[in-house]
Amino acid sequence: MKRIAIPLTATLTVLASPAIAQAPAQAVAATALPNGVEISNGAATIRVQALTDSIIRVRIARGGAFPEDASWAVSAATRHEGVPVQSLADGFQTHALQVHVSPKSLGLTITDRQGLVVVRDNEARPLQFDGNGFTLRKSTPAAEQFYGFGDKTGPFNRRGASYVNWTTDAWGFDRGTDPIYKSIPFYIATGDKAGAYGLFLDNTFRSGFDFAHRDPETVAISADGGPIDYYIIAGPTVPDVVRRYTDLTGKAPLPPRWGMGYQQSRYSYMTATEVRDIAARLRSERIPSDVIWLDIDFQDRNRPFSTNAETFPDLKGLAHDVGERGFRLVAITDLHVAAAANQGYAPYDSGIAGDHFLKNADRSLYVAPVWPGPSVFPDFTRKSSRDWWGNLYKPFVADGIAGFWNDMNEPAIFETPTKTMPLSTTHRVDSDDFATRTATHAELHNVYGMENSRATYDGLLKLRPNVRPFVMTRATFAGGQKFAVTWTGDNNSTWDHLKLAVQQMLNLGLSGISWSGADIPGFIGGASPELATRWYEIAAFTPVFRGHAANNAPRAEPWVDGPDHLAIRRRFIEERYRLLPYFYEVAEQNTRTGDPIMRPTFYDYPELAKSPCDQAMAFTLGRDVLVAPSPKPESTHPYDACMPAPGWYDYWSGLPVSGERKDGTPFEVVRETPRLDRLPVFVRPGAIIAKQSLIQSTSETPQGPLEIHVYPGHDCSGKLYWDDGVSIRGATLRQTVRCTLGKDGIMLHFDKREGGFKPWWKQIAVTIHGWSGPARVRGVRDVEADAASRTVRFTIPDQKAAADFVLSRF
Ligand code: NBV
Repeated sequence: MKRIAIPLTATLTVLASPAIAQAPAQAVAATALPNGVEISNGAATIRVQALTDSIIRVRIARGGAFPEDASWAVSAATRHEGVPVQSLADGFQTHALQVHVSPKSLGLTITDRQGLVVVRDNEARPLQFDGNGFTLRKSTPAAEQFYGFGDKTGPFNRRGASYVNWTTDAWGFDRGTDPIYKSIPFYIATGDKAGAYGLFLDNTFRSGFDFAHRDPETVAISADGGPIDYYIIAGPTVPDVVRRYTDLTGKAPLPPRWGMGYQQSRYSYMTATEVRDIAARLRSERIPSDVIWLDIDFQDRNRPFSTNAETFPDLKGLAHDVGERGFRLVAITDLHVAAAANQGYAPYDSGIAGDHFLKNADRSLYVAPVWPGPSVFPDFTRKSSRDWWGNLYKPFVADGIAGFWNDMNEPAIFETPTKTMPLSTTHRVDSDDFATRTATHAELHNVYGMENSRATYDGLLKLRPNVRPFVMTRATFAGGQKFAVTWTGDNNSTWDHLKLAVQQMLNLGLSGISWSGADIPGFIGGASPELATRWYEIAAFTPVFRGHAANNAPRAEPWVDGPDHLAIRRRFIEERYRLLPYFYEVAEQNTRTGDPIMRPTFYDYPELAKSPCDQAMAFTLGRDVLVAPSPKPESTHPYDACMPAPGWYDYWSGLPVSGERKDGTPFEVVRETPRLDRLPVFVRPGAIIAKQSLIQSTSETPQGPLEIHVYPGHDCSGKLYWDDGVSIRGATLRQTVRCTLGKDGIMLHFDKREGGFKPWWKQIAVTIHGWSGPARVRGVRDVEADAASRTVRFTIPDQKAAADFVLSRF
């Protein structure tokens, strides 16, 4: 390969042969930048910059003029970060990576410092311009697998498939449907020697990604227009990539704790009386629950920000009454404002007065049919319009509505084959560091839903500055995790959809969207009792835990299939509430690290990818709890569940798992025969898991002590995080608990507690699992050893200071 020397500051021109980027190039000009390099081959210019040692931003301009440097996904401050780099003959190096650019083709090769290829452009055709669009090509070794990419359907590993990013209302979608609701142009490639890398294309136009589909050796990335602006995020591990991707696009804030409870919805609960009845039934059936949702029928003629005065005569009274029973209300507020002039409909009147709606190409008002009939559409790409939208929530917040739901924001439009607005619909961008300009919907379609949820989130924050907003959105873009939780849209009540839902949530988590759920037990069609029960069991371990079903689907509340099914479903919902202290800590960790709440097993245990078990449905909640449903959830045939190493515990019994080890492999394999009332769940040896006594709603204070379950093993530790559950700025509590295994026993160590939050517990009930024989604990009088459950239990006062408890054999 011909190399050019790049002095740190100089610009130099050397001869090169014609470049492949369409216009023939005559010359190469290379400029070393303090954090990268810029090279032009005449036809195009590539600017490669190191934001950090492991995050490389790549921008390519046609000719020499770069388009505006602005982004809906990555803040200006983050985009402009940089680390000093060392020049190489054909590029530069950081502490972690080497970047090589071919001066002829502008093809890029990134290696680690040992020279192992992280990602390499397709050498023959790295870059191609087509009209306003472009295609980039990366090579992919056969072992590479692809994950992330949001809620896309298809196989869990996306290799061999191609996708389009174009947010779409995908009612009744199936495994083959693409595109669907979200557009997250970010993937993670893993499985090759140099480890994982991520690629985020920061381009909002319709884009297409082909993961070794047409050509088994190539990933082809194209877009209809917009900038070539992408980030290579090096690992080497998948967690490294996810953490760095969320450094770029933002971490999800902590939702209110009530949003982590069980939520009951239906399209729609038709009257306030029905909502009260549902609340009463949930309580009388002793189904722990926190939220009831109001879908579009609570409104007057489907008009957002209105209430049907006959069926919901007193929203405030309703919110108050169900609030007394420990429920919050979440209300839908779709973005399509009814085009109802001169009718005293404030969202329309104030929106027109403030000029907040999208326009046709000829500057007339864009009007199109959705639920309310003819509707107009806020221009969420203007900050002033977002502010206006955010303030529409004021009366609902005053009435005590706790959270809000932004549906239909792909945006969905009726009576058109495209299901959305014309590409020529005009936005007037005025936001962030974008130039104030008009732009077409072709550019802004994919971010419209995210900016809708941003307007809602910011509005709620302004109305209640110290209360965590709870917003759920259907459409979103990269970075949408900062504003809202999401769900997988209008799924079907089928076994394959249960499997698909798990895979969608896992891939969403890898794409930064850590808070997702899927309608239990599927929105469309009605589930068999068995499917619904299994769905509840699995969903109890997923981030957003919400029952919801279509208006023409059979009733789907947990009790509808009779007492036997209800008993199982209740048990799993109860377990969700018992596990809340652990869940809450995992959620808080997510706000700082970006580590998903629900993770594919290869996230923390990459070795499981080589296990003899099908991992298509397995996942972990945090690092320590492994949920292992059958990979064929409809099947009653036995299947193998794998743990990465021996010594894991059964979550339900607390007993060490006695599986099988296949010769020479580290895996513990358990043969499971599916039973409807059991979901195999395992705990990592070395986990310390906090639990609480059963409550019926997060607004109830648990009785008795905080429970700490110790599962002895290596790397033995667990964390506590607690606060008041709603405030953004308030006192917190953090504490690490560790255990050390000695010859004769175990030492349990509490680190000094940080933060001044005063928790509800006065005592801590410790259970040590996997113990045999009698035991004593220095300084503790009542120590109970139980041979059958192989536990030792003792209760101690709450521990704020550093303290040790030594457990030894009698
Ligand atoms: O608002 C009604 C529904 C809602 O229940 C569902 O969850 C959304 O995905 N909404 C779609 C509009 C109509 C669906 C047929």
